[in-house]
Amino acid sequence: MRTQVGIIGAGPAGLVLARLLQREGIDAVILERRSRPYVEGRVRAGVLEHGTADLLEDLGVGARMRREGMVHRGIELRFAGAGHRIDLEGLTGRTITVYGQQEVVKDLIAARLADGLPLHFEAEVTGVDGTTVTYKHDGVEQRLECDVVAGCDGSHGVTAGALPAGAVRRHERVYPYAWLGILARAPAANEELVYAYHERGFALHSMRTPEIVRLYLQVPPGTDLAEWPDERIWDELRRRLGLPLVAGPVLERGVTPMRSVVVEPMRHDRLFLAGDAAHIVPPTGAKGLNLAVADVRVLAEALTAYFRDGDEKLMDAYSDTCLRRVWQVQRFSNWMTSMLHRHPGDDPFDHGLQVAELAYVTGSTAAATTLAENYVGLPR
Ligand code: FAS
Ligand code: PHB
Repeated sequence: MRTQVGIIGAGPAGLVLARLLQREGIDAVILERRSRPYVEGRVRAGVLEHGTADLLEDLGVGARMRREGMVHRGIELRFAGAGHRIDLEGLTGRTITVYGQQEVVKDLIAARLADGLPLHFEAEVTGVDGTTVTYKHDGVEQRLECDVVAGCDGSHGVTAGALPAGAVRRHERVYPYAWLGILARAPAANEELVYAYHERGFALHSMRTPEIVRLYLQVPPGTDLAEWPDERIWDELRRRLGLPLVAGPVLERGVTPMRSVVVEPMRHDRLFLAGDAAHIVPPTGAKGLNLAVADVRVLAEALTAYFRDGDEKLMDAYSDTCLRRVWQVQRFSNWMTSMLHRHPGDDPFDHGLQVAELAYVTGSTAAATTLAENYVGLPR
């Protein structure tokens, strides 16, 4: 097979990139290791920045999101037994949309297949050599010849490893805690998201619909889910969130490690990394999916200039352009994470600083605006 752009991975990065390129008449082939049900069933992010939601609508894949997604105009920070609302819309004029990542992925996959465009599931890429992609499909090794390769294969992909070792710098920060997350059929206990700082640890109240809640607890890294029966999870969530949560059937549960990763540069020759393949952020800032989308918007503009006019200036600037936003998002995500989590071995002074930070952020319009403008998404 041959194509202009070989896209590895059918997550938000790969699927949005393909949709952006399709709009410019640029051919692409998406190779996805997993099956369609697997990809569409993965429970991950839940918050779309203002710009992400607008882009999905602009790409013609936002109708269900606008129907079923929930526009939120604020979030709440809880600490010292009280809730403090951050008025996102009042402070920035922008909002967020709560709509599960798996729903975004379903909408993008449906649109691509409806347009009859190449998206191959259970096609595992085993190697990238220049612009030749080798993959296995139906047990047969196959090759895709490309003009350009987009590594959208996430944090466990192969493309980051295809960059020459001497040409890459990998920065990593591992946080001393993880998130135990559940998806449950239970009524939301608050209309908006609640981030709670508590002496027993962080907790987050989010949702997918008014009847489906998405809840998280800070736990030690490597926590065994067997130690957390449902009753213990619900009790701990009530204690930390201070909300009258009504328990319900748990539909999905998992423990997600907390880390930050940045791979620099995000490009080598005709291979471009985007999304989690190039960077990981702790989910406290609700940025992972949105940063992936931000990368591919830059990449699509660069590839359009290249294929349309042979102009490589935007391609040459791709990595630096993306990394400016990547580091801003790393800063915000690290700040939110450090402010809201109890750190092993912390002392009363650390605790005092965190409570002071939370009081300042919720008490000062200037400070609350810095949180709000990052949370709804910094301007491009
Ligand atoms: P993705 O990982 O979504 O997609 C990469 C795709 O490439 C996958 O479908 C994978 O199967 C495929 N692939 C990998 N190797 C391949 C190969 N060799 N050949 C072919 N295909 C290959 N972000 C938030 O904002 N909030 C959250 O609450 C949140 N929770 C998360 C929970 C978990 C368990 C994880 C892992 C991530 C979470 N994230 C969260 C981050 C997440 O949403 C990512 O930022 C987002 O999926 C990034 O999208 P992609 O870059 O497309 O990567
Ligand atoms: C979610 O709804 O999954 C979610 C919301 C906010 C976050 C992280 C995850 O910061």
